[in-house]
Amino acid sequence: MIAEISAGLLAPRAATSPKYLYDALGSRLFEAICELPEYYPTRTEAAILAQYGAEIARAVGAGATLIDLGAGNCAKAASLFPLLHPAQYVAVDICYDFLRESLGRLQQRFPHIEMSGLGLDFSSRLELPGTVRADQRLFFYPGSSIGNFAPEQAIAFLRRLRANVCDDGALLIGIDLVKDSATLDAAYDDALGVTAAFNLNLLRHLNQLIGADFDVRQWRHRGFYDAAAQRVEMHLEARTDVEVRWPAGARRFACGERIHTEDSYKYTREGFVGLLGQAGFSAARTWTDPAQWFAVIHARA
Ligand code: AVI
Repeated sequence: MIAEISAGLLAPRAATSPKYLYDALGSRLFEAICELPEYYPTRTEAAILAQYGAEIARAVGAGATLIDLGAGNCAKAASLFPLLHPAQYVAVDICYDFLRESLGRLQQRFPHIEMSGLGLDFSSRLELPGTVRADQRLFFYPGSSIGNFAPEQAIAFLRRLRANVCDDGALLIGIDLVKDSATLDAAYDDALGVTAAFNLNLLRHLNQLIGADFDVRQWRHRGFYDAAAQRVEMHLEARTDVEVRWPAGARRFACGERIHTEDSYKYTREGFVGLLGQAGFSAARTWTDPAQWFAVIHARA
C-alpha cells in the first residue's frame, strides 16, 4: 500500500486511488454528501428502488444470498430486506470499523437474517469465505460505485463478480447516467463544501497511512465533468508551492499542480448493458427515474 501510494504521488501526473477517500471520517463525509440537494444519485436511486421495489423483488426472487459491495451504513440493502427476504446478508466494505457499527445495529433490527461483515478491498480481488452460501448469490452494487472504475477496470471487476456466482446468480447494480454538465458539476462541487471536505480528508488519511506531512490548508478541491470522457474528475490542487515529505519519498508541487483523486464515469443505458455482456452477464431488466438520471439494472448470470 505504501509503495502504491508513493508511486502515485511521485508520478508526473500525481494520482491516488479513490479507495483512500474512505477512512472512518471519509465514510461519514460521504454519507453527508448523500444528503446534499446537489448530489442526486442517492435519492434518485432510492426513489427507483422504492417505486419499483416489488417488481425488482419479483425479478430477483426470495431467499437470495445478498452480497452488498461497499455496504457502508448498510441502509440501501436494509431498505430491500422486507421485499427481498434474503436468506443471508454479507456486507463487504473496505472500512471495517464503520461496517461493524452499522451491521451491529442492523442485526438487532433483523435478527432472523444470518449476517456477516467482511473488511475487504474488493476492487482488486474478491475472495469470499466458505461461510458465504454458493446458491442464489445476488451481488448488490448500488450508488453507481462502478463509475469509480475506468471502463476497462469495470469490465474486469464485473467478470470477477460473474466468476463468483453460479448459473442461478445475479447482479443488482445502480448506474449514474450521462446528463447535462451543470447538474454534474454541482453534484461534485456543492455549495456547502462537503465534497471539498471529503476530497481534502484524503490528505489527512494519507498522512496516517504513509506518514506524509500534507497540510490540508495548502490544497483546494476541484470537481468537474468532462463530457468527452463521460466522467467527473476530482482533483486536489495546490494553493501555493508545496513541499510534501513522507518516509518513502518527497515531492514539490507547484502552485496550481494537482493530485487526481477520483473519476466518476457516467454511462448511457446501452453502453452499460454492453459492458455487462462483455463480462458474461445478460441484462435482464432496467428501471429508471422519469428524468432518466439514474438506472437500476438486474443482470442474470
Ligand atoms: C461512491 N461514488 C459512487 C461516489 C461518486 O459519485 O462517484 C463518490 C463521490 N465522489 C464525490 N462525491 C461522491
